[in-house]
Amino acid sequence: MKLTDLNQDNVFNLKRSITDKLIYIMGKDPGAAQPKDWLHATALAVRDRLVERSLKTAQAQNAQDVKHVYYLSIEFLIGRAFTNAMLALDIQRDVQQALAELGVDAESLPDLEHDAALGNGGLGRLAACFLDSMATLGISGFGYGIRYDYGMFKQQIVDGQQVEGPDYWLADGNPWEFPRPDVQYRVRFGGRVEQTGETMTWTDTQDVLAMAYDIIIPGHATQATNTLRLWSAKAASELDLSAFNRGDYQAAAAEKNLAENVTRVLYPDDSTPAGRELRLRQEYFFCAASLQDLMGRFLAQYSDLDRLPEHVAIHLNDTHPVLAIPELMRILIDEHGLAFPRAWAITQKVFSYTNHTLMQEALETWPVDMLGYVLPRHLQIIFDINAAFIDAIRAEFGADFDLMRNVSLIDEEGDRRVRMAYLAVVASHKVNGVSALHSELMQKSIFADFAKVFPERFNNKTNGITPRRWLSQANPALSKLIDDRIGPDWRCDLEKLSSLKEAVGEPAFAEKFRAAKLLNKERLAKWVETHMGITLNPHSLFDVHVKRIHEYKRQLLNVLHVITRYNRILANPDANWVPRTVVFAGKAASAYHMAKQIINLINDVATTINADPRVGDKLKVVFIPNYSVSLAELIIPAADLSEQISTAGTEASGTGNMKLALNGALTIGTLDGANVEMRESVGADNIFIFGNTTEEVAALRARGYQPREIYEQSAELQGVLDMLRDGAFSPSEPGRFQAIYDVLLEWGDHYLLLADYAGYIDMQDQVDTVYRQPDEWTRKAILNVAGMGVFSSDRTIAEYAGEIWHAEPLAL
Ligand code: 26M
Repeated sequence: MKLTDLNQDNVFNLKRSITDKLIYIMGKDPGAAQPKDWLHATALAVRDRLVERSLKTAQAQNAQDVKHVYYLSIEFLIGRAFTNAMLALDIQRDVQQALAELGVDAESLPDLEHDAALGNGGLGRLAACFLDSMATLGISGFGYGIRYDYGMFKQQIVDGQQVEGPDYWLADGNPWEFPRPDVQYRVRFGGRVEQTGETMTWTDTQDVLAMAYDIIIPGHATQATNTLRLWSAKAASELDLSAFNRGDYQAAAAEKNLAENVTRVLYPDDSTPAGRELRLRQEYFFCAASLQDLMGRFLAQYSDLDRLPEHVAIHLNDTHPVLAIPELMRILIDEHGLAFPRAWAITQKVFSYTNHTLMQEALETWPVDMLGYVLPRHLQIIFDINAAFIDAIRAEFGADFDLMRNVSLIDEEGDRRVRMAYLAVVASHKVNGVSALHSELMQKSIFADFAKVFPERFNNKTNGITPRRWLSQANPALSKLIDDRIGPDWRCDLEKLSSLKEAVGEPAFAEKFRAAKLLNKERLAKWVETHMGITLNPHSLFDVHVKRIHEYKRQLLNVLHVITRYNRILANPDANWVPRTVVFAGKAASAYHMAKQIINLINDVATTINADPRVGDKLKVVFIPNYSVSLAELIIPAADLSEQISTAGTEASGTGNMKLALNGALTIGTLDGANVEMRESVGADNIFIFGNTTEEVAALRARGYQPREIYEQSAELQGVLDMLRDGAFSPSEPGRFQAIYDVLLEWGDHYLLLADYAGYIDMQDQVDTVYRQPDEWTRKAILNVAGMGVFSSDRTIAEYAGEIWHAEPLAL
């Protein structure tokens, strides 16, 4: 990869193009244009160059007859596109120059762009990193998802509490999307099934149209691009004119609104299925549109349906798109007249599935009743699949009724429900977890019976992150240092970072490495000062805990450490304290009461400690509101310490852990998810591992874990918890955090915070000890960066392509 010098022709053309967009597309006078207008115009000019690449890519794909990979995901957490597009095209400097010559402040433009926050967290961001890597590797990959009108809710903190607001991300228009009014499909709901002989007819349905919006995903250091196609709901019948003419405007618009509600809003629930019918409709809506689209593309070129698996791979990102399975069966059987066994053989070869969580409460099931009235034909097909599957089980394992009940796609307990994860496993030729530990636990826990029935199906694909966004774009200071040392090729070959190990003993390199970190800390401190009015000391240790707020992720354990440290500072003010800034950010699901309590507690603890003159610089706590991809790009490069402290066995992988380590933060963490493999890669001496292991957690629980015993044996912990309970951080309402105290001491402390408390506090002391030795700390930080090569999503995608999709890269 070459980072080109300024190209005067290019600058000239860009200036012309940007002003043309402003005048002729947007209809604005350059003399009156606002910064937002310049951003929009520049984005359109940059987009032109993506279009050229995308047309070329499509031509090459057709000529080379490549296999298409369809990545179905109900979330794509893209974030901003502007800087990413410029870096991919290698025109950032030319654009900056062009804008400067037009008298526009180029520096400030990127921050005016609204994030595309079409996802909750890890799962959605992984999908975005995967698109980036598929394009970069030249895999023909299409993302299919939903164009939500409202993305992830906007979080405000009012009186220490989370308040949710709408995220109308399309307010200023979206320069990156191509509306495709010529690509619309009918998606059917409800109705009934008529049988004539063997033939099933699904009729009397209520229909919604799905219209495509395309976003070009650029590859880096390649001309190749891919397409993210998002579906938006449109009423099948426009305004009811007779009602309109009667003057009944409400009735006239009612049907239209009802139909278009399907893609109105992203469900803001992470890990707890909302169980709402609208969510089911969203899931089917994007599966049905995507399958019509991909089948149309296939049938335009081929006619032999048995060869579908040679040309098409469909990947299910968790169970949210699992209705694509009965939908493909329905298309093959009802629309193409295939017999069930033949349709099933094709389906199994086409689908693959990734599981992202072991949390029982997050496993999707749908009531049989609801499926029956929303999708009657699909319910029939699911029953047919189940019958065939149970027959096969009986044929192989005999009349083992326990086994049959356990693996049935229908949970017969209580109200009958369809188990979507089981359907995914039965219908896919490959099923993977997202870290070595998670893949192993998956086969021992939720899919234990299936692992016996289909041992060859299960595999691991450890997650990864795109180095383009998470190092090159987010951290220009460190990127430049790395470029100067080893050249720019690490962006598309992250293993190259390992040669940084040779620089580890060099004081001059260490000095520059520290300077880059300081610059990033100053950048964050400036943002916090401007937006929150809180002054941070950039020379303090930045201790960063950013992710969705969830009990299993144990932000509360971090708070227990913060309070412990506060008490120790007050008890021993003259000790040689390492100044610390503890940074939290993350959203709580709107209905998740305990997670919201934890946010409240963090903010109240922050207010108390930050206002205590006895503490001063020794400890500061900030909760940065409205965590997002763009805030992650600001916060992560500034971190010294990365908090990855979930209860062992609960975090499937984590990807924030990778982003932080890649940016030179040291991890304090449990042996959970991908932390286990990160320890391998960066070296056990360069990571702070503490706490009970998965096996120990299981043993503790089996033995009858007694948190109160731990409380009673530790005066220090007792002090901390009693402060919480007695209102030390909520003097205006002393009982505010009683529920948190009760979860730990009365309700069994399900996530074992107290069991890991002592080990965590001790490890935090060790963190201080190492931080007091800057050379030692920097050495470890460099070794972290150098060891992260394997966590590139390019590696992950190469594994998916080779072992699951059997898709070859395009030759351009
Ligand atoms: C389901 C139903 C209704 C509304 C929302 C949901 C839902 C949405 C997102 C459920 C789960 C969702 O995400 C789970 C998730 O993000 N899992 C994370 O996946 C990452 C990528 O593999 C892993 O790194 C994380 O460890 C895992 O928690």
